[in-house]
Amino acid sequence: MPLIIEGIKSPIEGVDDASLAPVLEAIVAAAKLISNNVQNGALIERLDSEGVRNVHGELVHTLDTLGTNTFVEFFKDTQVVAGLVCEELETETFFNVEDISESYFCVLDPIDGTSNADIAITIGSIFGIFKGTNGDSTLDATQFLRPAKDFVAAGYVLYGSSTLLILATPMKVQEFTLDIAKMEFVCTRSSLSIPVECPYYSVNQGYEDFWEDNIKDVVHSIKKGRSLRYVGSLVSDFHRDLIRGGVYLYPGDVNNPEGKIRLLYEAAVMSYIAHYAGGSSTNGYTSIFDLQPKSIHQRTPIFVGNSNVIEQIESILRDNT
Ligand code: AHM
Ligand code: MG
Repeated sequence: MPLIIEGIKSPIEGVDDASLAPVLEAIVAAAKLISNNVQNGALIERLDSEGVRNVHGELVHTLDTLGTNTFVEFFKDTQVVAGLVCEELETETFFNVEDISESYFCVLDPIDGTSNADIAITIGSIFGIFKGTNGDSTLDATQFLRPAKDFVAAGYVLYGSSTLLILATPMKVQEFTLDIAKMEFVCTRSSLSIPVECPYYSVNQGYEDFWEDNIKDVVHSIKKGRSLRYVGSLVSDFHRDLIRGGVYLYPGDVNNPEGKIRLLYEAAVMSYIAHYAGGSSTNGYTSIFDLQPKSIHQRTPIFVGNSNVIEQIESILRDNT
């Protein structure tokens, strides 16, 4: 039975469990509020005067704080979200629910790409949803330390020239566009699959001097016949690859062997969407869809998008070891 979600005009397919509805409704409500804030751009986005830094040592922007607080408040109100891991919060946050094993655990990057926020370039919110493990009522990190394949749904909201919600379930990947007049999401692409053609690759080529030789080989090989596109907001770069065909790469380098992208609330979500859109992902050697996280803020090298190119990347890295 398709789920009817308040704030989304069209039904959601691929989720059997109606108890997921309040979680999706919380995400939709938060997305609408954040979308308004993002539209206000520099009127709202000023760096905190004291230059507050998050758990990763990065500067916290006004929008990061607003985004985090918005999601926390909406999740708290659902009565079914028992826990949250958020890029901006050092430890797990837990909420009161009646039955932990019947509840949900969310992972979240509330505002991804905030360094682009004060120059009016597309940013996003990234989320993944786990169902509580049946019979396990512990409230600790183990509820979140699960591979992407365990998500019951995952997606992102893209705040660009329009606001889009991409929602992946094991049945399909759907795109919804926010109708600003009605403040309601409307289905605009009912079943997304990554095109077979792969015209684009996205990587920060500025780091080339710091890449190991095997990564230089990968990029040298896959760039042939393709255009480089790099916004520097994962949601934007991934979204282009999802719709137009492409691969997104954020490898490790000599200074940061694990790269920059966080496994749980960035890489795992993109790998889940790619998987159900007919694409794939790897950390170079293992599919990120199956990768078991060891800690909540863990980073991982990521290559995600067109399956043939991901296979090509894995094969180059295998041959180099
Ligand atoms: P953030 O979560 O702190 O915003 O960082 C993640 C962002 C991604 O959106 C983007 O792909 C990447 O950082 C860009 O990093 P770089 O500037 O090193 O290329
Ligand atoms: Mg991010």
